Amino acid sequence: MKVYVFKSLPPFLWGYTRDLRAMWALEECGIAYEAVGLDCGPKGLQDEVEFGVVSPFRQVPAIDDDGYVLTESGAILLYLAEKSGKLIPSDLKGRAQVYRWTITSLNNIEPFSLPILFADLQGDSNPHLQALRPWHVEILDRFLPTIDQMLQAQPFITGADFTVADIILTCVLRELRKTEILARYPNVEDHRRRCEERPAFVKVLNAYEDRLGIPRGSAR
Ligand SMILES: N[C@@H](CCC(=O)N[C@@H](CS)C(=O)NCC(=O)O)C(=O)O
Repeated sequence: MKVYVFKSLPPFLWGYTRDLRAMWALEECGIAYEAVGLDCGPKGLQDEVEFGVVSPFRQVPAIDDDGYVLTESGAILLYLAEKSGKLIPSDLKGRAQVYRWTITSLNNIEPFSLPILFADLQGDSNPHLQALRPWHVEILDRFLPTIDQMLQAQPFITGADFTVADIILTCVLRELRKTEILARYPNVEDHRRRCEERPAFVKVLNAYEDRLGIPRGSAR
C-alpha cells in the first residue's frame, strides 16, 4: 500500500500533520506500506501532477491500496482497521462506537483545537484568531470533562481495547499539547501519554523525523 506523507515541512508544523495518523494506523494494523514523500507547498503537493489525481484537495494523508485511492484521515483509519480486522471490534455495535468516537474527535474537538493551535502559532499577527481563542477554549472545556471522566473509568475511549478512535483522539489532542488546556484533564493526558508510548507510535514518529531530516524529538 502507498501512503502519501510529507517529506518537508516548515518547523511550526512538525509533529502536527495528519500523515502521522495514517502511518500510525498502518503500523498498528501490520499492513506493509511504502511512504511516498511530498514537499509542503508549491512544487510539492500543490503542483505534483500525480498527487492531484490521488487527493482531490491536494492534501495529505492519502493512501493507494493497489489502485483504490482514499483520502481523509478518519476514513483512512477506519478503512485500515476494517481491512486488517485490527483496532476495531467485529460486531456492528462495537464498530459503531469506534465510528462515533472517531467522529467526535474530528467533528467536536478538532474544529476548536485547530484554531487554538493556529492562534498560538500565529500570535499577534492574527488578532482575529486571538480574539476567538477564549471562546474556542470554553467550548473544549465543555467536551473534555466528559472525555476525562470516561478515561478515568476505562483505559481507552471506546472501552477496554485500543482502537483507531484512540489514534484519532490522541492526534487531535496533540494539537493542544503545548497549551495550558490539557493540564486540567489528567485522565485525558494520561491516555495521550499511554498511546504515544506505544511502540508503533514511537517507530512512526522516529521515521517521520528522519524523513523530514529533523533532529530526534523535535516533532514530539
Ligand atoms: N480533513 C482532512 C484534512 C487534511 C489536511 O488538512 N491535510 C493538511 C496536512 S495536516 C495538508 O495537506 N495541508 C496542505 C494544504 O492544504 O495545502 C483529513 O483529515 O485528512
